[in-house]
Amino acid sequence: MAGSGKFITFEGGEGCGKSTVIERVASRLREAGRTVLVCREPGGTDIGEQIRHVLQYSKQSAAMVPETELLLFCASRSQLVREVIQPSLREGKVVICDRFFDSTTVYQGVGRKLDPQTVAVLNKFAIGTCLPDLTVLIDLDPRIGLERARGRELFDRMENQTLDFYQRVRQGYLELAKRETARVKVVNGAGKLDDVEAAVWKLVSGVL
Ligand code: T5A
Repeated sequence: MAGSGKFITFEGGEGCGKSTVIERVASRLREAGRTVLVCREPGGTDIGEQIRHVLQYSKQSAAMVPETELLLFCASRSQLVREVIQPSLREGKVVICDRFFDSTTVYQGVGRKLDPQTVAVLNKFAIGTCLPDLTVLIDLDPRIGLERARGRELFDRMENQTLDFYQRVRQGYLELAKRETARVKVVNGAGKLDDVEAAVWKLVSGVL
């Protein structure tokens, strides 16, 4: 636990429905009288949004090597933790983050096959003691998720990998959930949006 508020993160492959469900859950929490802060990774601060642009949309990003990618995701996160997440938790807010350090564990450690121990050390350096109270993993076949994500106008570099990459990412997440059963809870993302929301709401209510 990272402060007097609650810290909830959402994880999953592209197009699994995180942003849509977060929006719904955040509204329900606000209706219930909670002060909620929603942020996303990479990004969520002025510095982080610039890093996001370099990572995902800049022309130069096509030449980016995996090691640089890892460091940039961690750099964005260090800023977000100290500038936004920890102060908000100290104020007692519910902080919901669309992706957090598990994305690095899985996308860079499993997807890109970088050394998992190095990834873990950098993750720890970036977040310090700021661990989520709950992580919701929305699990979905990447073929469905990519179809959903690619329906959008804005198409980013990370959405342009091979299917094998996204299958490794899905497997990496499921293995992570098995290792961290107390924190990481899996929700089936293939169901109707209302059903996904109901399952997530049950988990979120449980930690509040
Ligand atoms: N990354 C990130 C790393 O490699 N390492 C890291 O450390 C971090 C932090 C981020 C990229 O960076 C990578 C991971 C990513 O590749 P992003 O643009 O933030 O990129 O992309 P995502 O986080 O993947 O977000 P997406 O928008 O692609 O996916 P979401 O948020 O999971 O999906 P959402 O809610 O936008 O839904 C997609 C579409 O599906 C519909 C929605 O209406 C929407 O149109 N939908 C459903 N349709 C039917 N049934 C349902 N149950 C549905 N749920 C949603």
